[in-house]
Amino acid sequence: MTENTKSQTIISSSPEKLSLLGWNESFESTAAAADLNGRIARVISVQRNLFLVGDGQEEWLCAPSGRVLKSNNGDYPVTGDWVCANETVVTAVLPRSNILSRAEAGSRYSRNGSITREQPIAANIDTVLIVCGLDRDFNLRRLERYLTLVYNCGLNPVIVLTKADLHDDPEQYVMEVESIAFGVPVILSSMQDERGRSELECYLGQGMTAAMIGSSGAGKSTLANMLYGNDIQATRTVSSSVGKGRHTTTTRELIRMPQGGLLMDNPGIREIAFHEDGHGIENSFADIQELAENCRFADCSHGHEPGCAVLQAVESGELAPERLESYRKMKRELDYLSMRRNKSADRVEKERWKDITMLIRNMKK
Ligand SMILES: Nc1nc2c(ncn2[C@@H]2O[C@H](COP(=O)(O)OP(=O)(O)OP(=O)(O)O)[C@@H](O)[C@H]2O)c(=O)[nH]1
Ligand SMILES: [Mg+2]
Ligand SMILES: [Zn+2]
Repeated sequence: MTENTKSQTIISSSPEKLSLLGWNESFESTAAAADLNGRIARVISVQRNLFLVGDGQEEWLCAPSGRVLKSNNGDYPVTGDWVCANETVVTAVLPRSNILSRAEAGSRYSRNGSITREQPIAANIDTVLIVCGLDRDFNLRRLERYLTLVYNCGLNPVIVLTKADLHDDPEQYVMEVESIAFGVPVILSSMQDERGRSELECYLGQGMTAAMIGSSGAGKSTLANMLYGNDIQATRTVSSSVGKGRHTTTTRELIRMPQGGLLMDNPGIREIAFHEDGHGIENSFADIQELAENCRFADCSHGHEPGCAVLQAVESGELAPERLESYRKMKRELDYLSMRRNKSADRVEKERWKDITMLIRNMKK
């Protein structure tokens, strides 16, 4: 393909209109470098094997092309992706600036040694809003997992505490969350008095994309409606709120907001499972990371070693034991994932047996 036709490909969708969906110069140069053929559009939502794509002017449904279908998992379009499409088919997925993904539910328990399957949630995201209700949903340990997940993907988290109206002094929860989420903005919101609206609007300016994650019932769709100024997303009704484990939202969808940006509503997450180690823990547990610099051993696990600065901080009351416990659990999970990635499952298994044999031998001594 000549330079000329390449640039024509891109012009066939109007860049000004595309910018309404978050298109910018950075995507433009990625697209120019790729060998593309078709019209550029963004995936607005995925419905089974069909993609609703839009270019700022119109929206249409496409099926993936054979090539896209055959390509490996990572190339399969997800909501938020920039793609090349004609009237009926998505022909290519543009390189992503980032992807928010986790392990497929249940897959981390798979015992056959296979790598956990990645479940992409969204692509090309500027901010991830971790939505947590100030009701039974509120859980610092869960928030730590969400933060690690988001940092693992190299993304920017913002914590939104919904249902602030349920408390006389919701600020105390903000302080609690701030004590485990250093430097992360924590925003209180309520559908009753539109608290948090202006703070949240900072993440929804022209061309910006924010994605919401959180448990089912946390109030994500309610928040979307509040920010939109109209009921565009269905929310859980009081009568169905007794039905446990029901997800009100079932599709991942990008909503074009009146503020000029895009907001992605998501179904609730049941299990926050990591699919690989992206060193997110270094950000989500920066306090422990810093303390660990003073541990006697460089590879200290902060469990039993002498001269452990982290354990000392727990003893002196500087660090909550639950937080250390949460860190150690996540660290083990992530270490396991990276080990599995680096070695074949077979080798891992062999070594495990070697360790066990050694252990038994030592015990007999
Ligand atoms: N009191 C109070 N209730 C709220 C608030 N926000 C949401 N709720 C209630 O919480 C319930 C769940 O809200 P949804 O917005 O449907 O929750 P969701 O996170 O979208 O849930 P899924 O779509 O299942 O993931 C509904 O009954 C809402 O009315 C709030 O600010 N205050
Ligand atoms: Mg919802
Ligand atoms: Zn230590």
